Amino acid sequence: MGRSWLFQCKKKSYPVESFPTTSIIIVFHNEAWSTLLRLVHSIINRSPRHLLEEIILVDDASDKGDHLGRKLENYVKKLPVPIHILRSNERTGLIRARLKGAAASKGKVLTFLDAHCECTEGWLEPLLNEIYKDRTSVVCPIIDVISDDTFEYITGSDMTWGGFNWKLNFRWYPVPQRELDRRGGDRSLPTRTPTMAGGLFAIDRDYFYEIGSYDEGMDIWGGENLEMSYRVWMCGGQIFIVTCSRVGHVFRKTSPYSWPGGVARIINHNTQRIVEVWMDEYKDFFYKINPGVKNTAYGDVSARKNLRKKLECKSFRWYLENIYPESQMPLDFYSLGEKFDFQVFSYTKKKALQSDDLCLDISSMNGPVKLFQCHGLSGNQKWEYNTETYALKHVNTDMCLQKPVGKERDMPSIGYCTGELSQQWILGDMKL
Ligand code: LR7
Ligand code: MN
Repeated sequence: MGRSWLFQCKKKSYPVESFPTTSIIIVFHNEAWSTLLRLVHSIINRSPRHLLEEIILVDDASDKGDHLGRKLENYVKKLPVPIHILRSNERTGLIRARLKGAAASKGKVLTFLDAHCECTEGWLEPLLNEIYKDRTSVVCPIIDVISDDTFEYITGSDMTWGGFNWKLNFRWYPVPQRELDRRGGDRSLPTRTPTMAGGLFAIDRDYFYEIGSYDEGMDIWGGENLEMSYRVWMCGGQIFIVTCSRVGHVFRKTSPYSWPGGVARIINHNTQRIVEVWMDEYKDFFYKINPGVKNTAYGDVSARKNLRKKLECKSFRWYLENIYPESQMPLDFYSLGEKFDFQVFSYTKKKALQSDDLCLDISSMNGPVKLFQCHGLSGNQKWEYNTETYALKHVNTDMCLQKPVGKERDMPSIGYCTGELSQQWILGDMKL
């Protein structure tokens, strides 16, 4: 059962003669020779030649070693596909580097890949097929894992999709039953995904520009994938993980390059540009959870706000309700405020006590209170709040939540409901 969808995929045939050509855009800063060339060769060996317009390498001001200079230029000249090397004089970050590559491209479709990937046999056709059927589809392959210790290739899962947490970090989560049902149980059909990882995707070139390409104001790394995900869905497009297409990516434990001005400054800058433009009233929720983010300047976002208006995009709430109802962003919540274990919790409309993607969960009368992935099914995660006694009663066990007695970092516990002070929870008043 595990990988049976791959057999389904093998049986498919595509009208490749009619497909649009693609330019492959690879941006890099100080990439290793072996990983970059592993990618370039896998593209050449495993893509139908007539679909490959060109490969565009954008060197984002690499400054370590000299293999990415003349040596690379001489090497790629001998390869049987046109390969162009563009260089930025200054470090621009991956977002602007991709824009530079896109501006120089000639293909009908843009395919972006991180510089340390390996394309598998048959990776390209299923991606182009979706764009051929609908030019507003933005498509990602399944991202297989290449070990950064051994460079071993490990097949990824078709049962995860892209989401995000309260800090707006991209995260993988299980594909919910509702989406499996929509595909009639056929795992070889593309999965609609709320967000994409960002490094590996294809998009119609004209559509890329129509829908606002990228936010040029974003620096170095981070956030552009969520920005694009919200934008595409809210402004009329769609994002798929095409499960018949697989590309491996080297997942690195630490970032191999410098972060001018510091990681936090860059991430906070980019994140605020998303929050301010796309998240409507949810921006208050975000800043409440992540107050520190506000201390960074984020520049001018008026052009992006105008874009959103011009494209007549839907609201963030629409996105949460229709595209990502499984999201951890509470659609409606009564309150947010009690802090224990240094975490902020919200009491949601589903009567869960939730912090990010974790919920307070109890599986027996004797506790203990644990944090589990929220499942949205009530059960062990359902708490009834009494506005008169201020008690939070765990519905399945009839026990009440009590504040930690000892150290501040302790988790709360449960006990018989007594109404005493330790069981009184004054919830904050933030509502949406
Ligand atoms: O300043 C920079 N200039 C660059 O050209 C910084 C980076 N880069 C290049 C870099 O050399 C690489 O080729 O940009 C590419 C992506 O950078 P990575 O590999 O350091 O990023 P990542 O794989 O850690 O991060 C993921 O999130 C990023 C957020 O900005 C980008 O969207 C990456 O493309 C994205 N990678 C993937 O989606 C692969 C799957 C990982 C997951 C989950
Ligand atoms: Mn990467």
